[in-house]
Formats: sequence, structure tokens, C-alpha cells
Amino acid sequence: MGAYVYAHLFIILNTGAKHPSKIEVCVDFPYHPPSHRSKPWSPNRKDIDMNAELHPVPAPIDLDAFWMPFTANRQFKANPRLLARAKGMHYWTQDGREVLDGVAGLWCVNAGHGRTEIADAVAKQLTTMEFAPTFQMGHPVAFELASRLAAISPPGMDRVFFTNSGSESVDTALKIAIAYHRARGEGQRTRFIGREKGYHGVGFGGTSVGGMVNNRKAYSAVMLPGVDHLPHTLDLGHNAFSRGLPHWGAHLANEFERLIALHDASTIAAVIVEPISGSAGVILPPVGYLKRLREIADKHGILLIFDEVITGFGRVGKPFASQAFDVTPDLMTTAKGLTNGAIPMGAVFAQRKVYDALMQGPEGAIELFHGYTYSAHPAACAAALATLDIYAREGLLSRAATLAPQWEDAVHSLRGTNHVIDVRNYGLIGAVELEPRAGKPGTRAFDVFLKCFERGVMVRQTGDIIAMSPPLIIEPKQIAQLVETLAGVIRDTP
Ligand code: PXG
Repeated sequence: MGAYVYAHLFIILNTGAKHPSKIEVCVDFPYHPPSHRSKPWSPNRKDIDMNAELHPVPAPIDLDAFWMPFTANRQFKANPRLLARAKGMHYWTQDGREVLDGVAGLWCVNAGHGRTEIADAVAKQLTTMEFAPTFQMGHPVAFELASRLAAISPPGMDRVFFTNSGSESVDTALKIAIAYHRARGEGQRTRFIGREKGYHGVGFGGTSVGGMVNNRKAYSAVMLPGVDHLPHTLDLGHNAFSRGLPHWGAHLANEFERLIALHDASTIAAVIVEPISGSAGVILPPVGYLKRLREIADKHGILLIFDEVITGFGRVGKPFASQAFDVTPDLMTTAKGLTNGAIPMGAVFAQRKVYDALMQGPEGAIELFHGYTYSAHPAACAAALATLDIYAREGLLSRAATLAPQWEDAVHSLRGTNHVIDVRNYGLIGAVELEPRAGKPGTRAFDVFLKCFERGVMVRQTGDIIAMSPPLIIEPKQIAQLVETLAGVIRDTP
């Protein structure tokens, strides 16, 4: 990417209000090509310090054409927030401000930004072989990656199906669950059980088992038939300000029995939950809840799917949350941290029994009619292998466990700040829930998000909740900066 970025030194008289009459470094980006590209950018250039204050010539970017995902397009385009560069724990905005990344991009850049090892591995792969099919063909990097993933997977989950995103991983897992039962002569098991407030991406399958109302309501008439939902486990009345997992609420898993009694087990293929819900604002499983789901699923022959798209790859101090919670699912969906966010990729992990059940019929027959052109794309595989190397070399898959006590103390220091009605944490995940403004839900947290960004910290807002999930390389002083900035902003936000 960097090869496309051309940087120029301009001596300008900055007429901006902030730094009057200061000589600045300016950076131009390709969407605003400079008139004279004399000196291409390279990582070795010394004249632009990563920490220099960069003030580009304001670029008249046309914002109209890009229909932005999950964004208030008109509001954003009236007041855009543009990120231009990233390294380590930081982004730099288009106008050169340094911003501490409190959300690892979107829960994906677990090893921090600008990892040259990943860029180099991808570049090498692209020049060696940019693409190879994996339908009735193969390439070694795909098999190597699957084996490496199997080696860190929860017990028995050593069969890996590659996708390109979390959404594709979820829809893949749902289809595998149906195909599994069918292969075993239980083709009538077609129902799925999801959970209220769950987020499983945006495919029709994931939307159907998901439980966030705004993601569903426009499409409600075309959801998968036969899906039902468990109640969510967020209950501030019982659990507000719990440190780590809440102790109240394991009994909510018994609702699974109620749904089974209603629909009959023989119609249910799988239950899917996030071990920790992320998108809905960090909802933690009560102590014992996931174990209970596992027991009930086993009792009724229902597959248990953990959606570990955000909890996978070290976020909770183990490679996967199922290991942290000591509950092993039958299928596990992942993406994001798999490649450190550098190249889109997802992976579904399956128990050997699930894979084996499908390895039936004539040897020459395709066993699962499912796959993507870019399943195990060579560049994504190379990125994932380089990412796994970094995770191993730097101990990042367990670092969240080391930092968790300090993280917990830091985020819980927000208790008592005005409007704060709950603080939640686990591993390197944290959330602060604010009292909604009367009649204007979500606006207080959105203002907090905006003000944090102005003050050099990026957090994530959902409803009246601020979520944090920094890169796992975060240093203690940066934890303090993140939380202190947030505290100051919340105090200043009416
Ligand atoms: N499952 C889970 C549990 C997720 O968190 C997906 C599936 C879908 O992944 P893709 O790669 O298709 O986006 C996700 C995505 C947030 C936020 O609110 C979370 C996600 C995506 C964007 C924003 O912080 N998770």
C-alpha cells in the first residue's frame, strides 16, 4: 500500500487556527495527486518521521460515490473523519493528527498496525503466485495454514474451512451444520437457535440468527424460516459493574430447554452464540452459562456453534474464548484477527466428528457443495501465516491475560463518572454504558465517540455503549491514556 503513497515536503505558511505561521510537513495521497511526484514514498525515507505532525494540503475528496457500510452517510459526509496512515497503536488522520487506536481498527488489528512482516509475506506471495484455485486444486500455503490453525485450536477442532469474512464464516458454519445432520440421516434438523442482541454478520443466515433489531427489521420478511432466539444475558439490575464475568444469569441458558420443548430437538440443527457479544455492546456470559448451553446441546444432539469472530486470536488471553471458558463447541467461526485485518479472511473450525460425518459416499463425490473463489486465497494465507508468527513470537495470544487485571482496574475507574450506568470487561475488551438522553437514545455515546476522536483516541459506539478492544500490543501507559481521555470526555459531555 505504502508504495502508492507519495509524500512531499512542502514549506507552507499554515494559516490554520491551531498552528499559525508554522512550517509543516505535508503529505499527499493518491486521491489527491500532487503536481510533481518527484520523490516516491518508501519505508526507508528519513525525511518524514512517523511521529511528525503532518498537515496535508486540504484535499478536495469527492465523498459522494462511496456508499459507506453501517454509517450515517449524510452525517459523515457533512463532517468526515478520515484516517490516512497507521503504525503500532496509532492512526494518523488525513490532517495529521495522531489517534490512539482503542478498537484495533474494528476488533481485528490484534498485533498492531503496519506490521512489515505481514506486508512482506503478502508481497512475496503475490509475486510468487497471486491466485490459485482451491476447487479440485490446491496450493501448499493453504494446507500449511490449516495445519498451523489446527495446532492452536480448541480440542478436536482440527478441520478448517476458509472464507473471506466473519459473515461468510457464519453462513458456512450454518450450512455445515445442516449438511452434517443430513449426512447422518437427520435431514429434518433445519432449525437454528440464535440469541437476542447477537451479531453474526450480514449474510441472510447470519442476519437471521442475529438478534440486533436494526440489522433485521428491513429484511424481516425474508429471514431464514424456523429460527428462534434465546434471551440475551445483559441485566444491569443484577450485574452492573461486574468485574469480569457476571455471577448472575447462568439459568438463562435453561431457556434453551424451553425452545427445544417448543420446537422439538429433532428439528433443531444448531445453536449459535458469541461467547462474548461484541457488536451489541460487550455482553458477557454469566459464569456457568456457556457450559450449560453445551450440556443441553449435547443432550439433544444439537450442534453448538461459537462465533469467535471478535473473541478469537488472543482477545481474551487465550487463542480462543472457548479455551478461556473451557467449553468446546462443535463449530467455531473466525475472521478479523486471523490476518491482523491486513487481508480479508475467515475460517470455520470444525470438530473432527463433523468433518468425518461428511466424508461419506463415493470417493469421487464432492462432499460439501459450498466454497468461495477466494477460499484460502494465497495472499490471505500468507498474511495469516505471518500473523500467526507474530502472535507466537511476541506472545500476543496470551498477553491479554497478563494485561487483564490492569485493564479491569482502568476501565472500572470510570464507575462513578456522570452518566455511567455500567462498566464491563473481560480479557482486553471493555465497555462503558451511559444513561441515554431522554428521548434521544444513542446520542450521548455518539457525542462521546466524536469527542474522544477529537482528543486523539478512537473508541467504538453502539447505542449508548462505548466499546474498547485495543490492539494486544497496548502498553500500560496507553491503557491509562485511553481510559483517562474517555473519562474526561464523559465528564464533559452533557
Ligand atoms: N460475527 C461476529 C461475532 C462479529 O463480531 C461478524 C460475525 C461479521 O464479520 P464480517 O467480517 O463479515 O464483518 C462480526 C463482525 C462493532 C463491529 O460493532 C463488529 C463487527 C464488525 C463491525 C463492527 O464493533 N463484527
